[in-house]
Amino acid sequence: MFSIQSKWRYLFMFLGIQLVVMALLSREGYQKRVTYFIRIFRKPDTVTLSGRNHTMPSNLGGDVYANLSLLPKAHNHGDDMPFCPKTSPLIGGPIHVSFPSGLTLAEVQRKNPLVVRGGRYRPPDCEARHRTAIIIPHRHREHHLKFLLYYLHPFLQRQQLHYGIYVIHQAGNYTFNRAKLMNVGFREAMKEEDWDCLFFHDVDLIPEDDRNTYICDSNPKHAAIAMDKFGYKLPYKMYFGGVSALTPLHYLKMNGFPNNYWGWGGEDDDIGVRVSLAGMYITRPSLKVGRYKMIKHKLDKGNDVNPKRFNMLAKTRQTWKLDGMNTAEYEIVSREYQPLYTNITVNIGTETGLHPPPPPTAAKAAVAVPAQDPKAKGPADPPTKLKEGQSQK
Ligand code: UD2
Ligand code: MN
Repeated sequence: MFSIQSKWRYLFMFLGIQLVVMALLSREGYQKRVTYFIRIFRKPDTVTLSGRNHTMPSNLGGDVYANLSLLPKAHNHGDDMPFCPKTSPLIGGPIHVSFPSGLTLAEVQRKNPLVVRGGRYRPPDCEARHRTAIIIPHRHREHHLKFLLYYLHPFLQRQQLHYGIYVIHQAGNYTFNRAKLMNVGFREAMKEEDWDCLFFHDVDLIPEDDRNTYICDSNPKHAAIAMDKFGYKLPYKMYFGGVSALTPLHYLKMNGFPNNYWGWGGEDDDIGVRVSLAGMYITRPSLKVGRYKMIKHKLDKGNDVNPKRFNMLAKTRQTWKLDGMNTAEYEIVSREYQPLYTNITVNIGTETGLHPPPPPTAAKAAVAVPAQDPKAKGPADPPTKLKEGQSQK
């Protein structure tokens, strides 16, 4: 008798637990709950890779070079080339990203035989529908640049783009200025080719899904919506850092980027505010597709946090037309057509202007060649007398 009673008790308890589970399933959505229960029993996603830091994405991706072996080995350019299909057949979705030690630029070059001088590429077997320039602000991050080139070249080839990669290298040791380097990149890239889209790209962000197409939208696009460093979520609605894409028209409509954010922070928010002040809005890919891994790093020497950034941000409404592409003053130091990218080294001056009086002991600065392209428009030729920071006052 006793044992039958306890059997019933266990049966009721079991049914009770079932009921609770069913209630949970129907309340939060069946799929979400099932994933939750499965996750309890699964091993964590973290996998130690041969090379370096970082966790693997939960959706293990493929080799970024995999589909490219299908491409013809040489260009087939003639008048009769058909347009590339609207959606590239080479796109494969999630990409496996790791950072193996021992990678060299020579190896990246070997793996990208169709990339020509200056880091340019056109699909060998069809006429690209889009022309995209990648603008990378840079100083002392050669190690990151190598990995970015390793992933970006095949990524863009899989998208059948006509593209070029520009590395905008800040000369000297004065405080870094990411946004001003972007203004330089915009003007210098547009002098070379009629790009229809510009991707402004941190050197340390590696895209993890090639469905995140590097083409422009009808409004400025923020491509790096889901980064590992923010748990693959957008940190806040107006966030515009990392990787963004604008057409030349978008760029000029918002007067480019600010020139006066020296040091870390603030400039990305200023750019986001400019988008809306210029009557546009931010578009984004889905969280699933706009995924990026950031190569881990510390704050660089020469890029201290900008203590003025909050004050400056509060004034963007008053300053955006006075400071930007229309006041970007700089001097090109050199332009080198490397096998995998075009390197533009530029003197962007300091907070006190392009040619501040040299300190008494300073050595003579490197010979600077001013930008003198007849196609160049805007205040750089002839240079305006407006100094950096004046527009803030
Ligand atoms: C965040 C944003 C970045 C920018 C920055 C604030 C992400 C992923 N990115 O980056 O877009 O808004 O905050 O300024 O959240 N760089 C050099 N050499 C230097 C310093 C910077 O090459 O000495 C370049 C490089 O391309 C780098 C970028 O500037 O990726 C941004 O600097 P960061 O990586 O130090 O800043 P981070 O990761 O906090
Ligand atoms: Mn970074």
